[in-house]
Amino acid sequence: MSATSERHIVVLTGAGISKESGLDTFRDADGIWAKVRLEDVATPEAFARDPVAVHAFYNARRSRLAGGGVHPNAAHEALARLAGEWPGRVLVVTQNIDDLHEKAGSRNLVHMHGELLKVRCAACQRVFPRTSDLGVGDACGDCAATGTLRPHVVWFGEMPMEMERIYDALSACALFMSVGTSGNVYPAAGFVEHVGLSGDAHTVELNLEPSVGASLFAETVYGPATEVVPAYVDRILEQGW
Ligand code: BV8
Repeated sequence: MSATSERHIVVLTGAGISKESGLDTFRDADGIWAKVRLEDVATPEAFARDPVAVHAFYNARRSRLAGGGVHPNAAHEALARLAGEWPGRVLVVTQNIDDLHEKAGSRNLVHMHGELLKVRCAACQRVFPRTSDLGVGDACGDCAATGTLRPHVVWFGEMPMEMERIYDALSACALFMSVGTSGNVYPAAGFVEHVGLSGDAHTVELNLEPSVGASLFAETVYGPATEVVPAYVDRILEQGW
């Protein structure tokens, strides 16, 4: 179908899009959950039980991301180019908490699972940028409470961010692209079915290998994100889908 200004695109991304930038995924053999249990570091209960361990887990990832050695790759850049050249709206909904989509130039972007380079005060809810380590004794820069600062990320059992905006975009899109996600985590893993309910949107999975929800997509393209995403963006800019 041709490119027209009222045909909008939603792109869901997961850890696989940042793998070739040097960041670990979660469920690959060498992934994060192979080294630490999510129940010990990525739930509110874990934080209440052992905040020192949870801070250490996020401090290590934050210092790696903020250290200057991690850069967006051709897949992040292709999605920014798509948004710049496509006549309709392009919304990137990322499950990732890194800042590589922003660094690649994406502006219409939702971090549904939060952002590693921000912290939030559980007392006053203020959100602050943060690149340095966070500790249990740190004081909130706004309300001065201590021990209330946490990573501004969505843990298991917590409501993802901007869900109404996401579902509105899914209902209105003509193309849904899923990039670099295993399809294990909800509600993100259910987005493809939500799109299917709204009529004739096209759905495509671009991943290294079939995800749990692969059969739910009208089209699938497998390979490294830095190869398959730029090629797919070129194709839809030239000839649509
Ligand atoms: C919620 C932030 C409700 C922190 C993360 C049904 C419905 C609703 C909820 C549930 C449900 N069933 C279960 C639940 C609960 C739970 C859930 O889904 N559990 C799973 C484990 C079964 N969901 C939740 O708790 C969510 N909250 O539902 O709230 C609610 C309602 C009312 C009121 C209150 C609450 C919250 C989930 C968010 C948790 N936070 N992260 C952090 O990052 O530390 S999740 C974590 O997993 C990351 O965000 C990650 O992005 C996400 C998904 O993982 P992927 O990105 O897919 O990564 P993965 O490693 O799995 O896969 C990588 C893929 O890339 C692979 O397929 C691989 O092949 C591919 N790949 C690798 N290399 C490349 C590549 N692809 C291309 N190129 C390459 N080079």
